[in-house]
Amino acid sequence: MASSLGLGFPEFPGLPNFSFRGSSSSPLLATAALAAASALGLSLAFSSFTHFVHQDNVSHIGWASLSLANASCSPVERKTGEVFPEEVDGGRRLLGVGVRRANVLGLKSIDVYAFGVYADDCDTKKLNEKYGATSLSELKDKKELIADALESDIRMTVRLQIVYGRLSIRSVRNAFAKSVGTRLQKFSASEPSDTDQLLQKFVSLFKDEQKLPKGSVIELSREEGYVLRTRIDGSEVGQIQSKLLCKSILDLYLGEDPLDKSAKEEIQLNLASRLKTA
Ligand code: DAO
Ligand code: DAO
Repeated sequence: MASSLGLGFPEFPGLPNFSFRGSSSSPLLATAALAAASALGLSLAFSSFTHFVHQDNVSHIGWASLSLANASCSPVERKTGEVFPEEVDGGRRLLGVGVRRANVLGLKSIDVYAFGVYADDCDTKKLNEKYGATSLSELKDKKELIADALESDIRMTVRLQIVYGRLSIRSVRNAFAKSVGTRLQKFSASEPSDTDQLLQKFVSLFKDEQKLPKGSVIELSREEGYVLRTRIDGSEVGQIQSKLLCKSILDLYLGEDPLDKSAKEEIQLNLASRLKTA
């Protein structure tokens, strides 16, 4: 069966940015895979776009992990080793993964969480009408595609998997006020006081006693009608209906100044290739 992620040959014209877990780490395998790909005349131009690999038997890296023929393999974010489900929330498939880093006291940079961005397959088809005739190479860099994804009523989920062991709710609130606050401001034509209110509404969902140990999973999802739904370890903590808030949160991962640039490129390429194969 062909790739369900749009990563596989022949739909995906590139190669994952390989890295392997544990003893499977082998530059030799990667080299072999690259050689195999170039022997087949595949373009390597996109090789940096895909940085999730599949937790699977690496012995068939040449084909199986590219084509995802084996349904049991799970995508892995290669910098943190975090494993992500291929699909969440019934029909939302993974578009890309990345890492959120943060500076501590301006000194060292830490990995705070790994994330995966998912979009509903049926909903992304809404973009087909507009982009059906546009080539993949044009779509993968087209700003308008991302702008449409941010604006449209497409069900999406961002899954955050905490990897930093000492995250306090206070630092989450501070980081959030900065990262999401500036975006609310940027996308809003209204007064700062209105966006402050929205930010407060969201932040008030997080109780002081909430713990976020390493391994916690936060799901931020845009539901039908621009409802932002937040879950922590599977339990819902709240829903807020706001197109602006949904857009500002998704913009962290897909927008012009993304938290992880290569993740954004991967997400866009996979979104584009999904439109081509729909
Ligand atoms: O220990 O003070 C510290 C550094 C923590 C940095 C926190 C950045 C928070 C990023 C947002 C996390 C959202 C779940
Ligand atoms: O990485 O800057 C960032 C912001 C990420 C969004 C974080 C949302 C956190 C919501 C969960 C808090 C639970 C107490």
